[in-house]
Amino acid sequence: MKRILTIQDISCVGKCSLTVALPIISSFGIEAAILPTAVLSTHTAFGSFTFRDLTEDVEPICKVWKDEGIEFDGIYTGYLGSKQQIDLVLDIFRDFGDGKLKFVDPAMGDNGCLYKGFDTEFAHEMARLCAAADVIVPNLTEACFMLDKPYIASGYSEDYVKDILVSLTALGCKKAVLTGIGFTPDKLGCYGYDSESGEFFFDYNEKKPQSFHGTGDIFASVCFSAVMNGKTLAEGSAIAADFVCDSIDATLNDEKPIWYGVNFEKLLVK
Ligand code: PXL
Repeated sequence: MKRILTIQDISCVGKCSLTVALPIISSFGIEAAILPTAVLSTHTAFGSFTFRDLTEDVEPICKVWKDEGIEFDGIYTGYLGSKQQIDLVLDIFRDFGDGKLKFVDPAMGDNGCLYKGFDTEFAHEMARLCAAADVIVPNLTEACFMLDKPYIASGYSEDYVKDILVSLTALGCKKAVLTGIGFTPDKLGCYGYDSESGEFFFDYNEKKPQSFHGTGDIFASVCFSAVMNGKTLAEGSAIAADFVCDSIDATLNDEKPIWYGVNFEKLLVK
């Protein structure tokens, strides 16, 4: 059985980061070890939230793992809170990630804006982490902030997307998938690039009437798990995009839909 390590925060309520990654990765038959980087009452889109930083626990935890000879088959990172945490994750890549899949979701913004608490400097630090990864899955906002390129909300060309993908892999990672890409108002998908083969791929679905928080985390968790289980990145991206769409449908069909996340749990019921 495979064991992976996922590094991101725990937002106690909010259906994102670890509360999404854990059940999804487990549902793929993969053991999910976690390194929580912070504990929040709720994710940062709520009106107020508590934030307990766990940065100082990271090194002692990793030391125990080293002493115990614990190894991981892959490492997947999501939302991180500071430059210091990015440096620590780079150490973890060095100590535990050699020859293993290193998958980075640089979760830090959407719709042309960074989430509360992040600035351009942080986006550049995140680009350093992406450089050390094998696969990265930013949305267009995150990619533009990391590359200092203009964010275009809609009506962009395929060349614009391909240029961003090539620039992302030029940072140092081998493969990149851009999420939330649409060339027409009724479709939305993910556009990927493998810098080793030089191949691009694009997969899309009908655009949903509403967008929801946490869907990037769901996409990354499913895509990472599928790739860990032997799917290609193009296959994993398509599986993840379908999973996100079905989760949104499950939310919109709910009698009392919540605003802060999607009902992905409905898809895990056997
Ligand atoms: O979904 C990404 C995410 C993860 N963790 C925290 C967040 C967000 C997005 O806002 O606030 C704490």
